[in-house]
Amino acid sequence: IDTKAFAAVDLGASSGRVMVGRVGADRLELTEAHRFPNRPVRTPDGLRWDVLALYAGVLDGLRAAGRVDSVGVDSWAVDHGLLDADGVLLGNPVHYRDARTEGVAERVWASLPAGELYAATGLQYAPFNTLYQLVAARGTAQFAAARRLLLIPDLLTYWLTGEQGTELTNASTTQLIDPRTRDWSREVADRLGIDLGLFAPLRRPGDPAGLLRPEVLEETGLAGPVPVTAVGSHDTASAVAAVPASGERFAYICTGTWSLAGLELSAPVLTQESRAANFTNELGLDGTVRYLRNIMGLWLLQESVRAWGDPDLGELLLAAARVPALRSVVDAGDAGFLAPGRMPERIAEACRASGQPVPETPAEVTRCILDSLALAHRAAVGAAQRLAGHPVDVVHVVGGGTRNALLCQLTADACGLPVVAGPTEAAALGNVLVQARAHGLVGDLAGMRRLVARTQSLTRYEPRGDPARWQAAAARLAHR
Ligand code: LFR
Repeated sequence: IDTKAFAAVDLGASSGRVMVGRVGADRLELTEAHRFPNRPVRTPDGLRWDVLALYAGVLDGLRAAGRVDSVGVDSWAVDHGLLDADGVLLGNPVHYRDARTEGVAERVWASLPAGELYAATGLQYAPFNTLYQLVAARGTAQFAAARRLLLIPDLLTYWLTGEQGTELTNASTTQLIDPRTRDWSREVADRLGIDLGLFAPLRRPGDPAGLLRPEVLEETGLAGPVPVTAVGSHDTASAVAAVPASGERFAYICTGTWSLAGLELSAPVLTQESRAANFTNELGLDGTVRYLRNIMGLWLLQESVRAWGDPDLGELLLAAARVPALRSVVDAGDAGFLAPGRMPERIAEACRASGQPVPETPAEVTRCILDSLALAHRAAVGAAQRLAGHPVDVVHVVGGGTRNALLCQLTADACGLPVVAGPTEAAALGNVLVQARAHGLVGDLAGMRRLVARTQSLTRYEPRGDPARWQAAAARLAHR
């Protein structure tokens, strides 16, 4: 039977990879062609992405991938490059953890109140939403010269093909999309004086996005024509597409630098209660809504490990498993943890401020982080069900955190629900599956998920212990 190969370019905040997915009737195999670091750079102007190094990594990856039937690109959300009137990139894209958006939201809300903004876009407050970044950029020489804005996956796609577009799932993270119409919100743009002409036309997952340019074929040694296919270019959209769930009664947690915890819905939840709970309505595949909350995620651990000089992670997790549970917890949703640097100290300070024992050793800090993440997972999964009126029986954990057995078990314990962990490379798999579908190989979203469930290795964690302990820990945080 017919098998095709698809290259998935998947860029995360700390590394990028080019994966090759081979797809057939009952086949879905993913191999890594190339992995490269993504190292943000602090220049005198602030924190920047080294997007040329990323593009070079993509080209190396395509060369290593060999013959493929199509290429798709996904990455983290909200960030973008600005192009001048000739289509030339103006400077290095600004990192979403850069401080330029501090205090900007308050300015935006003065002309468009937060409640109205939520009702129009359904997007949770995060200081880095593209909207706030654009308002922060206003008045700079660079922004004055900008004629086009391309989100990171769209920028790389443009360099690969010469064609410009704005992929919808990622566009929904700009805070300029109405999740009901799944189109630009002219009202929001007009009231904030944002020119929607900056954006290239919308395209949807599965749409053609051009052919690799002759120079790219030459550099990668590939024989053309090689089409590029739009995928769920927001990595979280691709990851959710590859959640191996059956039916609708499931929650998901996409784990990595972030934990994105929530539900897949058929319509957005735009109530003020939902806004107060800081849930977002991002767009998913096939008319779905990703109703979820951003939780700081393994960033807390990555930054701590960096501060400790990169000790062995396996040993650290074993030691953390022996530390008594729930001694102290921090609010893993707190935007105070967004910026890089001094993470163990900042966690200790948060424990002290809430009158809890202060974790001292790396094992204690690690335990505090994992307990806190599990607690935040519990809160998000619980609140999402309540706010959306959508009960679940199982929590699917996908992404890098599936390798962390302690985190998966603690999440099951905290939620009081079974956790099914896997696949680890969910974003790359979702990327591959959307390309495969565009090339006639797989069926609808449910069919894609069945294929993932049949072919990928998954681990089940049953909830243990008394969930009331987690309730009590949550209360300690709430009462500070
Ligand atoms: C995860 C992710 C999140 C988004 C954050 C910043 O990689 O895409 O969904 O909120 O990065 O872009």
